[in-house]
This record gives sequence, structure tokens and C-alpha cells, in this order.
Amino acid sequence: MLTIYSSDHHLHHGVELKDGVISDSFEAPQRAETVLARVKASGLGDVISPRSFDRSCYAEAHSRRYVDFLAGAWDEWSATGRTCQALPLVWPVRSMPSNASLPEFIDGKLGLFSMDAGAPINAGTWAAVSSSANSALTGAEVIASGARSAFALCRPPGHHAGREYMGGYCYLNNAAIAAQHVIRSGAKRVAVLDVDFHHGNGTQDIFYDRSDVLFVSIHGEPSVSYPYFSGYADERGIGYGAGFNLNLPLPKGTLWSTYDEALGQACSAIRKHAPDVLVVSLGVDTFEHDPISHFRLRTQDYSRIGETLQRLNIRTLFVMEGGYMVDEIGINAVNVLLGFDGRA
Ligand code: SS9
Ligand code: ZN
Repeated sequence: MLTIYSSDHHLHHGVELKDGVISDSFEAPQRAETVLARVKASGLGDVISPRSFDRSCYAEAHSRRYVDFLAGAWDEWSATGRTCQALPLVWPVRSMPSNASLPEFIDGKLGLFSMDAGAPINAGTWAAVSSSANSALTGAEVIASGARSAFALCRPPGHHAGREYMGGYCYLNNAAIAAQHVIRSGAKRVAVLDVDFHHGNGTQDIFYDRSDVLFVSIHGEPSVSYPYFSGYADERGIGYGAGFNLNLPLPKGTLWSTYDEALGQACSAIRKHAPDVLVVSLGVDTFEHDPISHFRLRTQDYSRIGETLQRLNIRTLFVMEGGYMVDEIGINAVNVLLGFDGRA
């Protein structure tokens, strides 16, 4: 299978506020490097660069004012004389009277357009983020032109980014942008399956009222796992989208047997939807040694995920999301792809 990758991701390396101190983010450039190295070593297939796309392609899944904010945020921030990374520190929570108004000053905009302080912005962030989305869009075109599968090796990840907010290392929702591009190219129905440890709150947000895009997510129970405020089983979609959102939360410590059952349920829902294309938000932070997550999947389990998805017999675009045990994410992510290709 073809891999789409841009080295522009190196332009973004964020900081992270963790346990009261600011340090290097877990979401580091080395993540994409180890996955790329493994793609090459395994002989998965050719690696190509993404082509460029107009900003309006991102605004298919996000609001235009949010995309414009992301593109200009660093300039607005640095114009205030600050050279450190930009982080939001105030948010428009539920009962604030003007919680939807657009502030003029950058510090206010950062709060309006974010869900947490987990998506820092520096000078290279937009270049990295837009190239990451371009990889997903190029992958969507590869699939739309008839390929059985493709792998968009995106970094930064995207699944926490909603229609109008960033957070959790995510800025543009690469998987949602790709899914929407497939619909624009003429597909009637698409399914997005999110296997990252964390609930894909952003993708859910973007497609929550839509019946053409089914969203299915298997993730850590939100009562004890990030992002805490989304991902419960009773979130089923709204309006036309009612019944087209399926959350399968699982307890901390989940092993393969329980995971496999949930994956079976996810596959049944996807079969019933009968999509023209499947987009997989491929996070491998479900790994037993992941430093920030709480499932206990082992290296060999990832091939099984790939084999199971292959049996759906649907053209499939894999989009890289999380996974923070840097030494192992290459092996685990590529195991899914090799399993899919029947080469595990
Ligand atoms: C909890 C911080 C959670 C966000 C994790 C985002 C994962 C993206 N101390 N950090 S896949
Ligand atoms: Zn994650």
C-alpha cells in the first residue's frame, strides 16, 4: 500500500504542560520518523509526498474563521512581542455570557478556538499542520481513484480537533477532512473508524448531525480517560445524524479479547452502513506500554486489527493519529497495515 508523508512535520514541536511543569510534548517529530522507518524497512510499498490543497478543502470540515485563525495565529501572537509558544489559558465555559463571541486579541481567540492547552502554536505549526492535512487529502484522492488502501502518515494528529477548535495535540482533523473530500468526490457514504485510545471527539463533533458519514470509536471510558467530556455510549448523533455515531468505551486495562469484541461490533455497524470508503483513524496508543494511555494491547494484536479490517472488503484510508511509545509505534502501526495487506 502507498504511504503519503511530508517531512514538514519537523517544523512543529510543541511543549506540554504536565504535572505542573512545561516540558517537551509526547507528540514529538521522532514519532513520525519511526513510523516512516518501519514503513521502509517492512517493504509496505512506495512513499510519496502530498500535493498541496487550497485552504477551502480544510474548511469542508472546519469553519472558515477557525482555519483562518490557525493560519494566522503565530503572526498575531508574535506581533505582541512574545517569542515563546502560544498556549490558551482562558476558556469560554458553559455559563459565561459571551461564550461564543470572537475576541479581537489573540489570547482570547486562542481560548475560543480550543478545548484545552494541549495544542501549542509556534512559528512552524501551520506549515506542519497544513502538510499533515494535505497527506490525508492526497490519500483520499488515491483511494477515490480506485486504490484498495493507502496510508496517510500524518503528524500532527487530528482526531481531537472539532469543527471550530484545536486540542489534544490536534489542529486540523485530517481524517474528517479526508472523509469529506471522498464525499465531495462523489461517494454516497463513508465510515470513519477511530481506534486511537482516546475518543475522537473532534471527528464526532464534525459529523454528529450527518447520516452520510458514520463515526465509530473504540476508546478508554471518558469517566476516567481524556477527553473526559465526550465519548459516552449514549452519544448517538443528532437530527439526520441520529443513529450514525457509535461510541464503544472500554475500561482501563482492556486486553485483546475485550478489544476484539468491540472491534467486531464496530465492523457490524460499518457493514450495515455499507460505505464506499472506510477511513481509519489509526492511533496505536492502545499499546500496553504507551506512556499516557491505559489499554494493554500487544504488538501481535495490531496485525489482527489489520486482518479484521481487511475482511470488511471496503476501500480503506488509514490516517495516523496517536501513539507515544516512540520505540514501538512504528512496529505497531505498520503491523496493522501489513495485517490488512495479508502480510503479517
Ligand atoms: C492528561 C493530558 C492528556 C492529551 C492526550 C492527547 C492524545 C492525543 N494529563 N493529554 S491522541
Ligand atoms: Zn490518543
